Amino acid sequence: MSENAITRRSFLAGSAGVAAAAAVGFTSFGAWQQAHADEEAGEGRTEAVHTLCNACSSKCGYTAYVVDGKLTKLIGDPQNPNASGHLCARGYGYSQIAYSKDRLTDPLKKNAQGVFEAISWDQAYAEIAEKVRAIIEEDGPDALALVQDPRPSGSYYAKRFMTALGSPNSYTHGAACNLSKVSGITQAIGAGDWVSDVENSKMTMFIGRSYCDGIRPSQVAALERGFENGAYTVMVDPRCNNSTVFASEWVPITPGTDLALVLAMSNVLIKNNLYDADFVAANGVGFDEWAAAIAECTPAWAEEITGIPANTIERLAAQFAEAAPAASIEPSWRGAYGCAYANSGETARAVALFNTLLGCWNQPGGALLTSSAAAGKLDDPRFAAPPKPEGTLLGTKEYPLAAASMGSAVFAGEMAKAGVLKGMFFYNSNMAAGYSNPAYLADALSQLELMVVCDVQMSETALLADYVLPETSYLERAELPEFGGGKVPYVAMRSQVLDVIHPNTKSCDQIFTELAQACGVGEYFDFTQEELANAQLKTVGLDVDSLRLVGTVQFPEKAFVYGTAPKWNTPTKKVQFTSEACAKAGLSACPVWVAPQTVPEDGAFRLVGGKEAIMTHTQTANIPELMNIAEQYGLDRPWISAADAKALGIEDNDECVVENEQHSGTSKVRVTERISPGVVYIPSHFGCTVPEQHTAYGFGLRIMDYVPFHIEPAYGSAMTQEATVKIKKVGA
Ligand SMILES: Nc1nc2c(c(=O)[nH]1)N[C@H]1C(S)=C(S)[C@@H](COP(=O)(O)OP(=O)(O)OC[C@H]3O[C@@H](n4cnc5c(=O)[nH]c(N)nc54)[C@H](O)[C@@H]3O)O[C@H]1N2
Ligand SMILES: Nc1nc2c(c(=O)[nH]1)N[C@H]1C(S)=C(S)[C@@H](COP(=O)(O)OP(=O)(O)OC[C@H]3O[C@@H](n4cnc5c(=O)[nH]c(N)nc54)[C@H](O)[C@@H]3O)O[C@H]1N2
Ligand code: SF4
Ligand SMILES: [Mo]
Repeated sequence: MSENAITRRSFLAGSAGVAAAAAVGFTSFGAWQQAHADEEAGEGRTEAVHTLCNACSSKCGYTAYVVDGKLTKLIGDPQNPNASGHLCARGYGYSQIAYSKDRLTDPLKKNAQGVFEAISWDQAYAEIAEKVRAIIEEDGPDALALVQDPRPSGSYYAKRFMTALGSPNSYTHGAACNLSKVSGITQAIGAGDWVSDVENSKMTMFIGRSYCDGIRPSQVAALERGFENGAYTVMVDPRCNNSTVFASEWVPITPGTDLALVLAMSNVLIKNNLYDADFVAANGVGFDEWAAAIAECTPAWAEEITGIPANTIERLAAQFAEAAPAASIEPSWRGAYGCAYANSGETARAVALFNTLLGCWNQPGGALLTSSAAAGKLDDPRFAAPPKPEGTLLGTKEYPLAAASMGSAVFAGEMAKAGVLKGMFFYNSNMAAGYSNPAYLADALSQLELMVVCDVQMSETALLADYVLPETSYLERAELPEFGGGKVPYVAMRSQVLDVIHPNTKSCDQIFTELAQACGVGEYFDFTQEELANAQLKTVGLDVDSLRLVGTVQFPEKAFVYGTAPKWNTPTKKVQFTSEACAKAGLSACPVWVAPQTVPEDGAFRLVGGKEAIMTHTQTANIPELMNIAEQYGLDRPWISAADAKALGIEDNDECVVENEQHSGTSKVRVTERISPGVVYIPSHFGCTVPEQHTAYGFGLRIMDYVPFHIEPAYGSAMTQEATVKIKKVGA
């Protein structure tokens, strides 16, 4: 339990103190700490603990208030750059995971009948270690792999465990999230992301990215401020998403064709000499080749492909030129080109090049290449990295453009099916329900000789495992500090809010340390989580106790400065209009039109997915408080356009069959003007098939059931929207 206990009186003072500390940076919190050292402990104590949300990868910082050991209130921390003083509904709802009646409480082993039985930790460790040793002896450490969702402690401990065993095969969920985006952008500019300065921009275009659905509170606030400041904000989306409340214009587009829009807008800028020629000449390589390659990509050509009128494309390009350099295309995350189509990586590349034409890099209102804070070098030999594995990450050869920090987890799935991978560990990952076709993945992962899943509740992936290891919920554990980036780099930390609720659950640092010991590589884990956290924080002049007091510390001295000349971390040290690596990987050296590979046959609709503001992936649907909202508003319903519905004799809320070669299911549908004809949208959080999740089980359709198993050439993503469906009224 936290020692950061404060009285009700000091809580009020403390909130102001936290805001003040944030405003002037971390140099001030010594004084804040001193003020609180004087507070006497008394009765009626409210404990206030700074921690990080775990309901999505934004990990917003908040203050948890605990009365008599019970969580009573959450308030977003103003000094945390992702929260900026607010949490989203998921942050509140997901805090109830600690008290979920469906929590895993003991280590489980699947017996010969395929039924899970509770076993001791010692037995679990011993048996897993024996199987790990047998796999390494027989096939080498390269036959082992890990899939994890990057979380502060999990990504450190789980990956270190894999490395210590000698395996290079650590994957993230990227193949079903933003692998193509990050990898494509990297080919162009040598960094995987940027921050669009929406609030100061004259114009920002969002391509399949919705701040008000795929929420991060600080981004919602920035969009609102930008819109109120008069920024021209454009939402390119086959769906009129909820960010459209802060949009100047909704531009509906045929799914999978964003590349054609970006190439045509680029073509307009180049042809009419509306681009920043000086910037391009000074920073770019291969521009003439790209200009020639897209010479035929006119607005009229793109109209045919995208369904966007040529004069709209022409106008948007001219508006961009007018607004530049206070303008950019937002980098996006997942929706349109994170992992969706055969052309996702190439779309990402083209978007980065378009921003280069605007000359908007690091300009006020433009696209900012911000940096991240990081821990410095740790001197203590106990923290030295295990020897680098001899092998290379599986998939590097097949998908050479996939960012090595993520890898292609779906290819790992294919390799499990092929018998190349023999043992897999999953941490905070529900791959079997969310990374590609679940039926394919269930079959593939069932081939493994050893499958170990660490989770807080039974998941589709855990159901397939040989061993399931129960973790404490995020509120019952402390984690390593998280170093983050943005306009002002920061470090934040998850502290333990609640006492451990189920005595036989453990935190991931303990689980992987003990697993490593059992597997004979314990020497790489000869430290406590707090010792490591302190060592990391010492390199930036902090320690665990002081960071705990404020939760997040910003580094204003490292803040982004407008006008800084960008450094292009590409092989040529330039913005690459042409990329040798892309050519080598079998793509065009410069991004040209690549069609999505799925063409709807007669009567079929393109399938798109997306986030509902109150749910995260597959992990929140079992929270009753959130599911109640979904049920009340019918948020699980697929969307179909009013025109298509009319043609099919479907009315709002009619029960319909949604089917394709992979799957068939029934659901009520939402008939709306807010989606383009020819497109069906399925919200991505539903259709849970785990009976042990008593709230989520059986509710709604699961979008991945309709997605065939296939992988984007060169980039390695799951092509999660290369799919079509047919829809008809039940009984029709
Ligand atoms: N069907 C579907 N598929 C998707 C998506 C979707 O929305 N729907 N979204 C896509 C995107 S953008 C992404 S980033 C990926 C995300 O993919 P994942 O990172 O795999 O996310 P989830 O599907 O939410 O699964 C997370 C799992 O971690 C468990 N978990 C939660 N908290 C803890 C904890 O504290 N400790 C441990 N050990 N486990 C915990 C949850 O119970 C759940 O089983 O999925 C992609 N695929
Ligand atoms: N509520 C909520 N917020 C989240 C998450 C969550 O699970 N739930 N997860 C977080 C994570 S890990 C991620 S990756 C982000 C994802 O954030 P986003 O990428 O914004 O999320 P999506 O909702 O998948 O996609 C955004 C929009 O893309 C549109 N779209 C689909 N196909 C196409 C297309 O072909 N072209 C165009 N132009 N648009 C298309 C969809 O209609 C949708 O409105 O959200 C983060 N925030
Ligand atoms: S955006 Fe919402 S769910 Fe994600 S970390 Fe922040 S509060 Fe939690
Ligand atoms: Mo994601």
